[in-house]
Order: sequence, then structure tokens, then C-alpha cells
Amino acid sequence: MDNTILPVIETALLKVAHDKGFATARDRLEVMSPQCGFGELGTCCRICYMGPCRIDPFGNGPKTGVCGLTPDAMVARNLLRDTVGGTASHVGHARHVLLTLRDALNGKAPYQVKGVSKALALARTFGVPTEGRDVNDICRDLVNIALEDFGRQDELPNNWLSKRAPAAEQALWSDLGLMYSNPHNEIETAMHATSMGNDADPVSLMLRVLKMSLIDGWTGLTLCVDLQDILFGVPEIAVTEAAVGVLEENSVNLAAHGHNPVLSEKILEWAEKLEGEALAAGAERINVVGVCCTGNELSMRHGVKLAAHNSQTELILATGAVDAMVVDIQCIWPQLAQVAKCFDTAFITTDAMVRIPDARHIPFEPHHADESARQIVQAAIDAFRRRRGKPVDIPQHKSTAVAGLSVEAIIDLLSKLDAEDPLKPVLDNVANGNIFGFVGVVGCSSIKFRDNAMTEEMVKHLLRQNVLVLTTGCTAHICAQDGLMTSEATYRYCGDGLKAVLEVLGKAAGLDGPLPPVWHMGACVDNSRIVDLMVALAERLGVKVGQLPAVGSAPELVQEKAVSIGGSFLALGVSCHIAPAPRILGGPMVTKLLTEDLQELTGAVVRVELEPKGAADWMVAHIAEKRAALGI
Ligand code: XCC
Ligand code: SF4
Repeated sequence: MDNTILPVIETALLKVAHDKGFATARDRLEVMSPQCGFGELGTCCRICYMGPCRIDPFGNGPKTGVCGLTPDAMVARNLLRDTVGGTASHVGHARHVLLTLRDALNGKAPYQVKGVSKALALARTFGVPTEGRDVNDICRDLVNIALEDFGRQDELPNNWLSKRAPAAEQALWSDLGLMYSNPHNEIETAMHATSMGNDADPVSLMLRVLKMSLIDGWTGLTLCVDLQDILFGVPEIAVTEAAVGVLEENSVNLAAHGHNPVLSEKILEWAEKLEGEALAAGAERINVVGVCCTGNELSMRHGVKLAAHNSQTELILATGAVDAMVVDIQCIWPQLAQVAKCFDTAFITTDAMVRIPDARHIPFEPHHADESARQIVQAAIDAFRRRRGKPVDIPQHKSTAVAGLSVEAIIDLLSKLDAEDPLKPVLDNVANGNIFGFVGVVGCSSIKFRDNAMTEEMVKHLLRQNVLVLTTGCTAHICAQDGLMTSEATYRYCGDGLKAVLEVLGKAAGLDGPLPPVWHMGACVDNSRIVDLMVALAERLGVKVGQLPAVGSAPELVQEKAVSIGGSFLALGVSCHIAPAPRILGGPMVTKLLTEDLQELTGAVVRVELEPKGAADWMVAHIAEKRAALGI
């Protein structure tokens, strides 16, 4: 592994932390290393108290657990529990957004419908009448359809799955027994099936993994994003900035971290309302910056600047310049409260489910959103007053970045080239090879892969080979920070074909230069946007999604959510590159299933590559196979 290309931003941030004597995640990882080999292989089971059972597949020790569970069943069962964790997170987020929309429509929560176009589009999808109706009434019908998904006890297919997913794939899923009804019941069933003494068949367990991933994809992501767009509006192309340099010494720096725009949208609103108080406190302004996925949500809809991805969260606090960090759900390191304490930073948790020792807790729930958001912004201003005049250490690195590439924004842009058939220019350029293919680069940032700048380097290898990159989540932050969402990146990194296409698109978009080669499509839940785009392209071509020259990649996997997202791509027939290896290698049959045999089932395979060039080369080769099969 090339150890020489730690991104300059991380180098600067780590220096700040070390200068101040902070241990970082890297230090904690080092103390922890080597990490547990049984855990890495997936052959550690602690599901019952006859265990924990550990199987060393290469040694002469035990070949099964005390109960007789085989290594393949063990890794499959563990993988299913990972997937349940990821799916439960997204489904929980989705349900929260749904209930917020319901309460907003009933006048019980201070939010308005901003995405009228999305509501109308969904009404068409779900057969809700729109003629002469108030948009709120239309939304009420959509809410009821969504609520039905969470309440039903029959076996009818889930509304969002059956209406939003492509028909050809549904037929396959139905044959495989993967269609689901109520996501909650399935999460319960999966936990039940994986408890001691239930499903011990690796194939059955792996089918459950696919089913759980479908729930993630169509309820956790698609339903969630559809309703978020109704509430907060459909993202439009906007220019923003990314990396720690977006912090401002003389402003109230308020970092929003987590996932749910129900919180961060209100924070942004109240930051504007309390600007006067910030000025009175001696600040130039209130600088709301985005961290992790809620940062992506804000940048997509409002062009809010992006301060940090997940593995930088503790590092930006060590600058001493963040006055408040407010968090909701998912990916919040407990360590943040400890770093915040050293700087008198207001570290504020808001969700009853996320309590962290030494954090200040300001409960936030939609009914009292305004009052809580006001308190939170106030706490940031108070913290600024205490910080004022003290030295800060903000590494002066940042890059501009184009964000807001929702499918609607993309189609809108393409319509300027061909109003009748907006996808045609893309498909023509795919056919002639100017666009060799698509890679959805998704998921987290991992300290295990920052030393070789895994994501940035892999993306550059792809661009050189004319592969268009669509990204979400923390990999979107990484790409934005590295300047990959700029026109310059198109000139600097793209092959000639891709460059030519992006120049035409940039002109259509009214940009000064070409469109960037890496498209910021949002947060992790917004992977549904990548899927929507692929479905639109496939339908226009009359092929299945899995036949497109497209691959998914989670180059720096951290969170369980990335596992279930990957599973939802696989169910669609989209192959996935992943690093590090999922914890299945101790199960030879499961490993073969995912890396080879799945091809027969859905048309997709999983590939582990730990090094950027190897990953990109495999993806390009895989795309070439798909192209050949399409005869292009
Ligand atoms: Fe979390 Fe979404 Fe992963 Fe980043 S990418 S570490 S999941 S914040 Ni979603
Ligand atoms: Fe061991 Fe079986 Fe219990 Fe797991 S369920 S801990 S393999 S005895």
C-alpha cells in the first residue's frame, strides 16, 4: 500500500490535534492493533451464552460452534445482523421524516411542504388524484400510503417497493421470495431468525440479507428521500465549499452533524433568525457548516459549506474554532464530547436515542422544533462569546464544489440539450464510449484508508478511463475536499471522451467551465437518487438495471448502513467493489456466493480490492464486460 499520500487536509488536521496533545482515532486504532482476526473473518459468535465461540478456519481447532453452527452459517448470520443494523437505522430515519410530514400537515409541527413538484410526481406514481386538489391534501394521501407500509400485517407487497422499484426486478425478487410487506416485521423476523437455534442454513440466511437490503433500499432510502424532498424541496445545482477551511475565526461556527434534515433545516432557519444576536456578540455572522450526511443534505438544498467527513469529526473540534456541534443520529463518535470539553465547545445531542456522557442534551422533536432550534443556536452564540479573542488553529484548506445533483436537477440540465428526450444525450455518449460507464462511489470515510487516499485516488483512476462518478455520503465530502467537484478536475483528470461530454453539459448549465466529473448526489439515504437515475437510464434503454455499464463502490466501509446499501445494489444486479473485506471470509461458501455465484441469481458480484488502482481497474473491466454484453 502506498503510504505517502495522506491528504494534505488530514495531515494539517492531525498536526493540529497532535500539537495540542490529543490522541486521535488513529492513535486509538494503533493501540488496538492487531484487531481481532476472528472478528475480521466473521467467525466469532456471541449470540448465546454457551459461547462466545470462535472458529479459526485455517487452524486445527474447533470446526463449529458449541451448538454445531458451521462457519458459513456463522458469517451469514453475523452479516444479516449487520444488515439489520443498517436497515433499522435508515428505516428509523425514514419513519421519523414520515411522522414529521404527517404532523406538519396536521398543523402540529412547524414545517411546510416545499417540494410541491415532488409531491405531484409521487402522486402520479401512487395514483393519487391531483386535479383541483390542495397540495397538502395530496400529501396527506401520500402519508397514508406510507403509513400503511409501516402498519400492515398482511402479506401484500410494500407500497413503496411495489410502486417505486422497477417491474422487471420485482419479478425476480418475487421469484426469490424477497418481496416484503412491513419493514418492521422483517427486522423482527431477521433478529428472531438469527437468535440462537433458528436459521442455520447459509443460503437461506444470505437470501434474508438480500431481503433486508431491499428494505433498506426502498423504505430506508427511497421513501425517506421522497418525503424529505416533499418537506424540504428537491435539490438544485448549487456551488459550495468543502474542508476545514470553511470555519471562520470571527464567526459563530455552528456545525450540524448527523443525518436527519428535520433537525438541520431548523438549525439553519434559526441561525438566520438570530444573526442579529450573533452580531451583537461581536461575531461577523453565524456560519452553519455541515458535517457527515446532514451536512450533505444542507449542501444539496442550500449550498451550505461542508466542514468534515466522519473521520475528521474530532479533528475539526481540535481547531478550537467550532463553537457548537449539534448532532442527531448515526455516526456520532462518543469521543466528540471529550474533545469538545477541552475547548468549551457546546457539544449538543438532541435525540433521545443518542445520549453521550459529557454532552449537553437539548431534546429536539418536531412538535417543538422552533423552540429547541432557537436554544441550540443560542448555545452556539454563547459559546462564541466565551471563545472570542482566544487563539484558534484553522488549517486554511478548502475547495469549491458543485452540489445538488438530484435526478430532477440532472434531467432539467439534460433537457436543455434535448427537451423531448433528455436522457438521450447521455445514452448516445455511453454508446459511443465518451462515457465508458458509471460508478456510484458511496459510504464512509475510514481512518484505515486515509493513508492511501483510497477514495480520491480510485476516483481519479476512474475518471482517466472516462467513467463518470456519482457520489454520496462521506465519500462525497472526500471528493469535494479534494477538488473533484470542480471544472478544473474535469480538465485535469478526465479522459478526452468524458471531458467533451462534461464541457457540453457545463455550457448547458450556464457554468463557466465544464460540469465537474464527480456528481454530488447527497447523503447516504440519497443513494436512492443514484438508483433512480440508473432505473431511468435502464428503462429508457429497455434493459434491466443490472445490464447497465455501472458499478457500485464503498471504498472505505465503516458503518453497517453501508453494508445494507451495498446489498440493495446487489439485489438490483449492480456489482459492488468494497474495502475493507466484509466479515465473511471465514465462510468459504458464503464468500463464493457473494464473489461468484450471486451472478447467477441477480447478475451481480462483490469484489474486494484494498488498493485504489486495483479497485478502479476491476471496475473498468467489469464495466467493459457489461458494455460487451450490450453490444456497445
Ligand atoms: Fe456515517 Fe452518513 Fe458512513 Fe459517513 S457515510 S460515516 S454512514 S455519515 Ni453515510
Ligand atoms: Fe456458540 Fe452457537 Fe451460541 Fe453462537 S449460538 S455462541 S455458535 S453456541
